[in-house]
Amino acid sequence: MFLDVAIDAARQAGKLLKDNFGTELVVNETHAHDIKLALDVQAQELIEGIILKAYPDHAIFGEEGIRGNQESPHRWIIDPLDGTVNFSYGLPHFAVSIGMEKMGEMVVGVIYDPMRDELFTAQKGGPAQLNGRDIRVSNRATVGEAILSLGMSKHADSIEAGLNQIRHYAVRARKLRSMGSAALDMAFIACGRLDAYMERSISLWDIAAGKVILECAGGTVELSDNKTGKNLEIIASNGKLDLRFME
Ligand code: LIP
Repeated sequence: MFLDVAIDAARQAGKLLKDNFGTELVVNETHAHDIKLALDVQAQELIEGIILKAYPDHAIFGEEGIRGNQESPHRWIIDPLDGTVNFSYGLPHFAVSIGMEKMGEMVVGVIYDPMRDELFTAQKGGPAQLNGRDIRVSNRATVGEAILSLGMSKHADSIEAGLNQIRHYAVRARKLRSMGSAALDMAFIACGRLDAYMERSISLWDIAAGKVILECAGGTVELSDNKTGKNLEIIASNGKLDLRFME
């Protein structure tokens, strides 16, 4: 089953990340607002190996590159390490994110946080689960009682645009957070720990698995679509809040 393969891959990659957490890391690239580790690539290769062994004719679209048959109706969308900057600074808040799309529709999602050993899973039409137990979004229906996570993108112009959200919602929401892993933001909304997440300029691999998990938990995801899977705008929430981007 697709979900079982995704879980196996997420757990194995999660173990690799946890085993390397706090050790000397090989940095492949650094940018003003981003870091790329050799471990990102190693974790994606591990995941690709597991998926392509089970489904050799499927496509892979990952943060660390594309593989497989790109004509396939089945596409696996992978972030082997969502929260790379957290990971490399020793902040134990990051996750493996694996989604699967069938004929353009996201149908399977797995997010694994190896530090807390929390596995979030969903398959379209079924319940969202955390470690095998059903989860639901919160019931908070006003911004005034909500915790909103605002993602800080990687590019100066989208960070600048994001400041408008901070200015607007900081005085309206109960609290703002910016925790550095879009995948865990989505998973945390799905289980009611957070109420919403917004970001300008996010990549599909950061939020693909989270979309399925959150929708199966009763939440909603508004996602722009530019066909490239990059520089997307997202508003993800428990489905009960009136949220928008401020210009
Ligand atoms: C990062 C995130 C973070 C978001 C950044 C970035 P990476 O992913 O998940 O929350 O704000 O835009 O995409 O690069 O660590 O996988």
